[in-house]
Amino acid sequence: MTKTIPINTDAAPCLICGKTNMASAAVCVDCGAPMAIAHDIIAQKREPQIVSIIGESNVGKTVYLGFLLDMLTQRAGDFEAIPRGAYSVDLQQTVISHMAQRSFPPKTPMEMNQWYWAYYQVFQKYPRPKWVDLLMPDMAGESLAAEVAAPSTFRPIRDLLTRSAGLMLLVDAALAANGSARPDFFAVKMLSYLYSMCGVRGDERIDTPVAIVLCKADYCPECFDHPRRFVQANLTRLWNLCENRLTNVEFFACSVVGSLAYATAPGDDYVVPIPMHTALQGVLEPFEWIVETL
Ligand SMILES: Nc1nc2c(ncn2[C@@H]2O[C@H](COP(=O)(O)OP(=O)(O)OP(=O)(O)O)[C@@H](O)[C@H]2O)c(=O)[nH]1
Ligand SMILES: [Mg+2]
Ligand SMILES: [Zn+2]
Repeated sequence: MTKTIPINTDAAPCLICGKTNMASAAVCVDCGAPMAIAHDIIAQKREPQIVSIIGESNVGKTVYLGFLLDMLTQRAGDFEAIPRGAYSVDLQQTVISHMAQRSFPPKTPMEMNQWYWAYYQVFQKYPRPKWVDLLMPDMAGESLAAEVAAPSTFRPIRDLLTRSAGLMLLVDAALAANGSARPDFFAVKMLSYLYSMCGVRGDERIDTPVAIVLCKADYCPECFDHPRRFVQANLTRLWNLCENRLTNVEFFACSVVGSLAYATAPGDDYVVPIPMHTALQGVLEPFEWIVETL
């Protein structure tokens, strides 16, 4: 996974697709990833590990990652995190400022050059002190779905996922608890895609650590007690695939809101959820597990 990047002041290779870009380029000409990351990596002289947060659109990836990064920079648990580059702070700022105004952040656009990228140096005190450099992009669920449906249409996503040192697969627990098979099917498609992209053969398994995170667990608090049992009962297809194809998998539940209200504007025929207050539960645990396994 670790690879040294040649130091060259005239040009820099894109971390995601490898394309050599002009030193002045703001985003990669090929994939749209911010070149500031490549320059920071060159300055750092070591390549970060990628942790990808994946899941369907509207599952809660942006909200989750925003709060996680905010907790890390506020020294939650045994962690301390230092953002590399101001662009790394944008995601947590967007999420926190929206939630302070009692609204959820907007949907992530499909275009890669509009995603938030978080590049952090993370220090974990226990069980043994260690520093890890992590790159965590906030991908759009729709881009992921498009790539899974037609592999290699979004090459950068394929590059990101196959190069990831750890994955967090977010699943909508509220939908699953209501009897919808949709989250189960999406998660199975996502893992099957990864399985074929990682080039594993026959009955080999994927070694990359995968944290299955049950999101919106405030709707079904029983997930917090037994996330594993919840998956086994409500997401059976996913459970079976995890058992057969992953060597390193763990199950978690998470929620970011304490109470919700519902509102609509005059003339609108839709209702939007309003987060009345933030109450973080289970946000740090999946991350802690991933960092321990890296
Ligand atoms: N009840 C509850 N709702 C949540 C929670 N987290 C997210 N949501 C809801 O889920 C919606 C989508 O959250 P996002 O983080 O934008 O979802 P996303 O996965 O980034 O979606 P894309 O950007 O389209 O891929 C929010 O607007 C909220 O309505 C949670 O912890 N509890
Ligand atoms: Mg999003
Ligand atoms: Zn690129």
